[in-house]
Amino acid sequence: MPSVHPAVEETADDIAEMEIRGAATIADAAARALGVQAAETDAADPEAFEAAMHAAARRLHETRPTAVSLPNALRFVLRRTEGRTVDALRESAVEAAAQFRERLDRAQDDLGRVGANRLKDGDVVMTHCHSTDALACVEAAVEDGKHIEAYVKETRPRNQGLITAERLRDLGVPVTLIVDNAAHRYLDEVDHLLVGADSIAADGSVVNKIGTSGLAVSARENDVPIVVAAQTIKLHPGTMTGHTVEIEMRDESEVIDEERRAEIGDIEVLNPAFDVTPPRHVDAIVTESGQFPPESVVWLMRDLFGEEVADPWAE
Ligand code: RI2
Repeated sequence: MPSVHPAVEETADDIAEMEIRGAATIADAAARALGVQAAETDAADPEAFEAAMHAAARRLHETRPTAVSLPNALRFVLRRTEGRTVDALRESAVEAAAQFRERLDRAQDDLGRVGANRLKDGDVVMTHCHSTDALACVEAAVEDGKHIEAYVKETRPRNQGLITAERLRDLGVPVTLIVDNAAHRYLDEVDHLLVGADSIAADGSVVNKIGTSGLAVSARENDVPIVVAAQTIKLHPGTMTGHTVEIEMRDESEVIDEERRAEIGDIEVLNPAFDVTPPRHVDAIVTESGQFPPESVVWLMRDLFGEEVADPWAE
């Protein structure tokens, strides 16, 4: 068995446990881990190097199934890992990992500026979960001197909305925290529903934190535009050839603790982490390359990925 670097094991565990979470952050961590795997390789020959890189990529890939930014990051690094010697392979992989991470940073800044153009001075946004891409839009708007306020949904089961509340407060944005069930009640005070994405399918469907799709229906009902902030690494190339996006089911202990569960007795608990919002409920997908109506992202996908959806780590 090829040896997987301890840094890869640690990163994979952290992703699975959601110590590292959020589609962009997961991609960044995965690229970093592959870079470490390459930099500190003990491979004796190019074949051993490649086998270890593929094993590392498989280990990272198997952690969580839904955010396509993870396999997109792995593909980016592995496709650029070239050379006839271990030294050359190592150098190209380290360089590719660094390049991916720089691009990711830049893409989020660029996306933020596009998203900020949609926000006017005095606007109120509603957020769901914690998305660094969505936050980048608010941050850029605030940098432009706009006053933005936010309704922040706590986002059960893991209450990741609290991270959003904290980040927005750091930006000086007045925050009103609400429980998920209160969203409909306050949507008539909101100018934009602003969410992120874990994967975007070729038909423009948006896979994001569970609760997004119901929230989008409510927002439609209230004529609130639904804006999805998502870098192009969230585009899921496999969906161009008919693959579907797997929805992660997480442990029931995130929903109810074991003691309470035992008290209640024989019930089933389901904990899907994500849901699918159809394109008809999405007004715009904001990326680093501009904003797109959901139905047109397939053209962007073809430009970026071609027909190529192979998983090099599975070869
Ligand atoms: P950024 C998160 O998933 C949320 O669903 C969030 O909207 C999405 O990733 C995108 O996050 P999880 O990892 O890439 O918290 O915009 O389950 O940061």
